Amino acid sequence: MAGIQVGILMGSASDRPVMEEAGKALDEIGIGWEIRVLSAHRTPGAVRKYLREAPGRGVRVVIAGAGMAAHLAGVSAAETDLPVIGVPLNSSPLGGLDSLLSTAQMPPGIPVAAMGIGPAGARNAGLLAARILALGDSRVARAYRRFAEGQSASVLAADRALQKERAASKKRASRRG
Ligand code: RP5
Repeated sequence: MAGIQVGILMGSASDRPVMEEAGKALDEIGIGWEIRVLSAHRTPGAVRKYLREAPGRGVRVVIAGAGMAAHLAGVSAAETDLPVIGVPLNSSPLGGLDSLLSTAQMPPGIPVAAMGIGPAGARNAGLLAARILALGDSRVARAYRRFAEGQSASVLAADRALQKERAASKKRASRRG
C-alpha cells in the first residue's frame, strides 16, 4: 500500500527494540513506515524539521516513543497537525510511570493518543495508526479486518487445543483410576 504513511519517532537508539514493535504491527497490515531517532531534548531542531517535511512525503500518522521525561509525543503534536500517538517507554528507575504521565497528561489544546507502557503500547500504536488510516482507505480497512480476524482465529485455535489437551488428560486420569 502507498509508500511511507507512518512516521515512527523515538527519543534514543536505545528505544529501538520496543519501537520496532509498532513497525511489525504495521507490516502485518501492509502499511509503509519509517523510523527515526529524534529527541525532543537533544535534537529539538531535527524534530521540528522532520515534522515540517513529513506530510509532503506522505506521512499521515506519527508514532512517538520516549522514556523518562517523555516530551517527544507532546512536542511532535505541537509541531504538526497530523495525529500523534505516544508510546511511553520503560527506560528509567521509575519503570515507565514517569513517561506514561509525561505522555498522557498533555495540557488542553495539544492532543496525544497515549498508549500503554512498552512493547504492548508500541504494538497498539501501530494498530491504532492502521485504524486511523483505514478511515480514508478501504484497502487498509480490508487489510485491518483480515488481520483482526486472523488474530481472533488464533485465539480460538489456542482454546480448541487447550480443551483437547484437557479432555485427553482427564480421559487418561479416569482410565488410571
Ligand atoms: C529518552 O531517554 C529516550 O527516549 C530514552 O528512553 C531515555 C534514555 O535515553 P538514552 O540515555 O538511552 O539515550 O529521551
